[in-house]
Amino acid sequence: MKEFFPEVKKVQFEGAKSKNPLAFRYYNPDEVVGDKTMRDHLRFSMAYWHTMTGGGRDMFGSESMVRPWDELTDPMEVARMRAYASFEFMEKMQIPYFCFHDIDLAPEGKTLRETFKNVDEIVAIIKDLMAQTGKKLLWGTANLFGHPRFMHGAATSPNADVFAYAAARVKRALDITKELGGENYVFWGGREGYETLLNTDMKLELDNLARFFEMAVEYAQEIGFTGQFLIEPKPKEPTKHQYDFDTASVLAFLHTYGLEKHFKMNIEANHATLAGHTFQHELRYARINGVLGSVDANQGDELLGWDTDQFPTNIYTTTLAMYEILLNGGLAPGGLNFDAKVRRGSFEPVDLFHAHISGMDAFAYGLKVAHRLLESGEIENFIAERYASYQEGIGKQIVSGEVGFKELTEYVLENDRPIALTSGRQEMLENILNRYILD
Ligand code: XUL
Ligand code: CO
Repeated sequence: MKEFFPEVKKVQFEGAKSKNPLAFRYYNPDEVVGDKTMRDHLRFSMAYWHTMTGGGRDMFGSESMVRPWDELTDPMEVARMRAYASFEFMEKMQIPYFCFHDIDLAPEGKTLRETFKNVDEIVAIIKDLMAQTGKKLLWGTANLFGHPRFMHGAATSPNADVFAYAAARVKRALDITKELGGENYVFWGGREGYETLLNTDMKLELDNLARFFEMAVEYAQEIGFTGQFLIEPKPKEPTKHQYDFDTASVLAFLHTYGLEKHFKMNIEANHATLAGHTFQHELRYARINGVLGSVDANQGDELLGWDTDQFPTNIYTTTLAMYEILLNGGLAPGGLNFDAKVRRGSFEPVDLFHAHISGMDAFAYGLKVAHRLLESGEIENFIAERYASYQEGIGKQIVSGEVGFKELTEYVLENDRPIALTSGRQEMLENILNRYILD
């Protein structure tokens, strides 16, 4: 078979002393950390849209990427080449999973029937390649935001024909995800939100979004798709206000409509920061509510206020992310999907390798640090001690529900003395974290 990336051989683990930029220094797939291999902890995934179809277009300029299919003019021929190239890429990168939107795989046709036909042809190629290589589908999804028909939303469009069209696309994307053994199915509400309330019936839009999710759950049951449904929160971009703002908003929505049993979250780092949260906050919020399903691994830029989708290189952040993921007992059937793109100026194919290596090493390093930190118990013991007053006496009675305002008032009146508070020791804890990261 034609080789698409001849400049790179299979990327191998060479250890921390290696200066080879095309080697892993920390990601050693077979190395056991705690109870699992790194491969099983991290469950890395390639995002088809950024790595295979992303061309580097931005608001100010056209596509800049140099890719092996540049000479081709037939869009279906390009789609076929991308399918083969993606498996070569995953093989060389030792990435076990991938994710895609339906129309990442093949161009949209003039009609829905033609779109289905185009996508089906590439799905058949991908199915063969999966069987040959053992690569697996982490999740599938449908792109319900790119085409102009979705300018006012998909399930939340004011136009019922758009709702119907979106349903048809998700139905087919679910069929495909099931056919390829996908372990999850993601809903990112691309344009499910609004630009101005002056033209928006928010109540009807939210009711319709819930109806859409109900239909998806029903259809999945009908075809026997047992993968996990995931919602990916994002506060804004492309719309000014997205309904799936953050984990807390999505949870409230799911509870309002009685859908909470069927969905978990796909937490994306850059979406968390756009919402004014840290990545760790969103992971923690999802984890303690039992809905941490999967992760879109990337990072934003501190100086830019939009979704820059950069490869995650910040070890401080990956450490705290892996800390939450370990406390969650892992991510399976979710994983770490690199929803990240190389910068427009990193236009050569080899940059795709450098980018994934940097992300995989950053998470592998974070995993090792987080594991050691949890093993030591230094942070968890500090936290347990900080809340020790709830383990006995009046605190225990508060937690068990034995007392109310009257009993608590009596308690205070009887024990009226200055309350002994303890320091939160934030700086000490930050220094402990640095010790684990650096040692
Ligand atoms: C957009 C985004 C999407 C979803 C899948 O910000 O993150 O790529 O992950 O639709
Ligand atoms: Co994403």
